Amino acid sequence: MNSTATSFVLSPERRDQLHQAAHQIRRDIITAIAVAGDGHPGGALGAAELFAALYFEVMHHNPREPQMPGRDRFVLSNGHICAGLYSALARAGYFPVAELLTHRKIGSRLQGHPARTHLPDMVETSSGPLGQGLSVANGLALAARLDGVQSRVFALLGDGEMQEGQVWEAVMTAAHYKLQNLTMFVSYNRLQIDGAVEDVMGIDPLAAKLESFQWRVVEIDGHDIEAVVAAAQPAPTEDHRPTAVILRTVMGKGVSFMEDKAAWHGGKLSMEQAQQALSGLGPAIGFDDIRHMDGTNVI
Ligand SMILES: Cc1ncc(C[n+]2csc(CCOP(=O)(O)OP(=O)(O)O)c2C)c(N)n1
Repeated sequence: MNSTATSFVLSPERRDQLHQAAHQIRRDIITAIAVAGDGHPGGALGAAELFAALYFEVMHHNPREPQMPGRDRFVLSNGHICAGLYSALARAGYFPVAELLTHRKIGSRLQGHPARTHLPDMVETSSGPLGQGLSVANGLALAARLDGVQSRVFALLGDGEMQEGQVWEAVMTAAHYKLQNLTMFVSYNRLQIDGAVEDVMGIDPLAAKLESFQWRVVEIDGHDIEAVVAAAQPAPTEDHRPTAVILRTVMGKGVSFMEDKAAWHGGKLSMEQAQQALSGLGPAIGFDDIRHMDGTNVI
């Protein structure tokens, strides 16, 4: 049976702010990919609530001191959805928002997959080849424990990515070393580049598999911001297992013509389509209140 998420309640005001943050991340994804001419909007739109929850509520980090000792770490293993990560980083204050418009351009720091060589202060590891991120996250989590640091480590994987053999080696490793400070999110949108995950190579029953590998497993609606924040809270101290959070997400969430369509895993987005998407998403918002809400993370 799945573990339940630690109970956690956001104030209505804060819930609304985080919703707004996810909304703006979606706008940024659309704009950056349209200007780039190509990219991976589908998975990125589906992970907007996670990016908002991690960078504006959950993670202990500081854009003014990116290498802050004891900071929490995030590994985007499904690196192709980096347009969402770049938006969260820019909106949190790591770099100017205008730089988002350089996404995928030659010479830009914001390549089509995150490169640590370009963004050493913001990206814990380069990613793009699927399947590797959890192994890196394991190393970060183990290193934190060996160093006696409280740091927590979060990784995001796609559900299609769960087909990679290395993921399951890493799943075993995390359980073996009882990496309680590690949380793996899986964006379970049931789609991947070639269609339905179930048709390409089924991964179900995912929760039961992870539990049998000795993980604590939580399954939630990945677009319920409060549930995402709750699921990202530390596990009970007496539970030494790593945590997997299965996020039930919708590819292309928030853009009517993209929702639940594998064709929007990746591809070109015309300016007309971008306009249609942006008008459906509604007006842009500012981040000053959102950023300053909780002095323990982003300042
Ligand atoms: C090792 C490796 N094999 C293949 C690819 C090509 N590839 C990029 S994304 C993708 C599908 C990933 O599916 P999923 O994780 O469900 O992501 P989503 O479609 O939801 O964004 C594939 C096969 C890759 N990047 N790395």
